[in-house]
Amino acid sequence: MGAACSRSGEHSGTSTAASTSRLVGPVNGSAGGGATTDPQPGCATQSQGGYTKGIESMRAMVLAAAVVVAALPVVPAYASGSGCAPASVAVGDYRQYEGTGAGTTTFSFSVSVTAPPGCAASGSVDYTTDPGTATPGVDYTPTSGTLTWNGTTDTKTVSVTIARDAAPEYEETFAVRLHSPQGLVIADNLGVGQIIDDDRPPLDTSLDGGKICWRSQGTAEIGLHTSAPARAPITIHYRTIQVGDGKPGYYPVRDGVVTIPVGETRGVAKVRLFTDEQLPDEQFVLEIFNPSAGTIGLSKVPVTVRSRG
Ligand SMILES: [Ca+2]
Ligand SMILES: [Ca+2]
Repeated sequence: MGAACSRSGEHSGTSTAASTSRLVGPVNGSAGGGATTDPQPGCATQSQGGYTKGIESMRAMVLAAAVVVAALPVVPAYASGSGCAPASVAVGDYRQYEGTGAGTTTFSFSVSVTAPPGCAASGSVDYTTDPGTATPGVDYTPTSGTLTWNGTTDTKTVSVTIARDAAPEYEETFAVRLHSPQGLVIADNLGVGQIIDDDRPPLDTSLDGGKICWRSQGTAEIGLHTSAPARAPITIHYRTIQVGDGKPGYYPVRDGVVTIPVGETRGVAKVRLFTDEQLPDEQFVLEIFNPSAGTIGLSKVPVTVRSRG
């Protein structure tokens, strides 16, 4: 039940995009509107002579006020497109296990833009990594760059490489910081990266044990469990290993992924079976590998498939 066969756990950082780009809207309308206001008492209702002059001076005043208002906005230039205020940009936090064993772990920070209705983002923002308790060059690889939107609103990703290790440590932090916006307004400039240690105490994932399944069920479900509740999504890969030479009566899996959600300790690896009950009983081995956190305990179990109960 609740088998978490899904794509690798991607912590979607809380979107903190706030609509802080509340600037005075496009200044227009009011100047022309001045000409449609009721004429002052005693003035001719037809636009003649002195009335026209009065209107002109009013218009000049309104225009002058408009120029002052137009000079006030604290936001940069308008995004491309008429009448669109700049989009805001925000970076989310990211929390993930450090990982153990060979290779590295990628932290993916989402950078989202929020544009006014009917508008898009046109501009750029620079990013850089800032150390916290994590040490640049040791715990993570410093990075920096520029993100650019050309009339779009897609969410972009800043990837930071984390060094895996097997050393018991305290949790460590660093940040991805946005700066130097061009044509955008920064709503949240700091994405905090929290590196969760998986070595103190060691986190380990094991298969539950051998299993007997029936073809009529259509799917073999093999449970696995972690030694502690997941503090960030944990992904574990799995595959089937054929036993014997016959044509398998199941759909071989080369690289499946089980995700254990935050707070959980269990997941299920699924293998689809041929439902033809004329097939003979058979066996395959299920193996788990490449966990996103900690180590693997019991990595292989036999799965027996029976055609009749
Ligand atoms: Ca580790
Ligand atoms: Ca560690």
